[in-house]
Amino acid sequence: MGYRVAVAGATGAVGRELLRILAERNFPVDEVVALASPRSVGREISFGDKAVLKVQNLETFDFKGWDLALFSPGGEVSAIYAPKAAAAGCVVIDNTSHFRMEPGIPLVVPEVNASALKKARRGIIANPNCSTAQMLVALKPLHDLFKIKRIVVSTYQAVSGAGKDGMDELFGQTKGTFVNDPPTVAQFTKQIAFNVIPHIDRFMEDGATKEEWKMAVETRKILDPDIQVLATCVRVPVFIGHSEAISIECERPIDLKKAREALRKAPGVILRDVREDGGYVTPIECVGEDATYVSRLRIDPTVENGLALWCVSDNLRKGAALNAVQIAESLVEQGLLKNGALFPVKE
Ligand code: A2P
Ligand code: 11C
Repeated sequence: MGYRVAVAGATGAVGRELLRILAERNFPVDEVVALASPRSVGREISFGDKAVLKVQNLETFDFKGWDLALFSPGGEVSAIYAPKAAAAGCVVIDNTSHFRMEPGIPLVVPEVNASALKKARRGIIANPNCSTAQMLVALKPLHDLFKIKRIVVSTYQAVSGAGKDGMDELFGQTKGTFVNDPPTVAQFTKQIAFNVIPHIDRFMEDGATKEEWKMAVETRKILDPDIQVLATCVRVPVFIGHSEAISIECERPIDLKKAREALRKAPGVILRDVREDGGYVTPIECVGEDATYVSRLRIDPTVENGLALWCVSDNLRKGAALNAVQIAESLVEQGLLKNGALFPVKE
């Protein structure tokens, strides 16, 4: 038996990937609907090679009778329509940052905390930020072994994190450079082609950006409330694939051999770490792949029980669409998608 599944934000960078991954992984669907803004109504988009869907209007769509909705239309839009879908009895997996830190809404990376799904009380489950998701897939086996106390991470984030308009801006500026067109700067605060920008999302009062804050608070909600995180999040001129240089400080002494063994066995991780030219993974190699790749594993001699590593993943897949579909699969496995299991008990 299959499910009736809606994809909201279906014309966007993550939405298209959601449809591709649902089809690729043969998620049990009876019916799929693609939803976007009124601008896109009637546009045709493919559901893998299984079907062509005509886009419908999210704003007027009736979620009654639909089992599952995968949302990626931006935070402000999710804020309005995800609760409407949930109120109609449709379980929502939301890719935006809007609900992540709210009580009663689990924030889930299935390889790390799938058991939190059953704690959903409002019919909504949140998908973490892409840079948090891949970091925690890589760090979970190391946390189990050595108990991480502190994480210092610098990210190198692809423009697709800013959606299809961000990808168009990098493309346009790069092309423009060769024909002497002045760069148009709209999606990012400075030119992104041939540049790096140490600023993602808005500034917070303490001087951190919201992207950096998200990496800290989401790590504590998903992995361990006692871990301290210092993140510096940087946009780089890469279309797809976020990279991260991560240093961890642990409670227990590091055993590099055990760390390697654990990473080799860990779900969702591929360890590619050869200490020679090219013996590591770069973002261009992870595009279209499901794994989170770990390379450059080495002892950090500057702190007690320190370890450093390099981590790369496709931000549209593990960072967003794949993680959301894995959450849906986990809901099915745990028998949580039917019979109102994730909604408040009605008196
Ligand atoms: P549309 O293409 O009709 O604008 P991205 O993250 O790549 O920028 O994509 C954003 C997605 O969210 C697109 O599918 C976009 O649809 C959708 N979207 C944006 N605003 C709205 C809205 N007000 N209602 C429904 N969908 C929206
Ligand atoms: C970026 N990480 O690369 C962001 C995109 O909180 O879901 C995802 C933002 C979020 O721009």
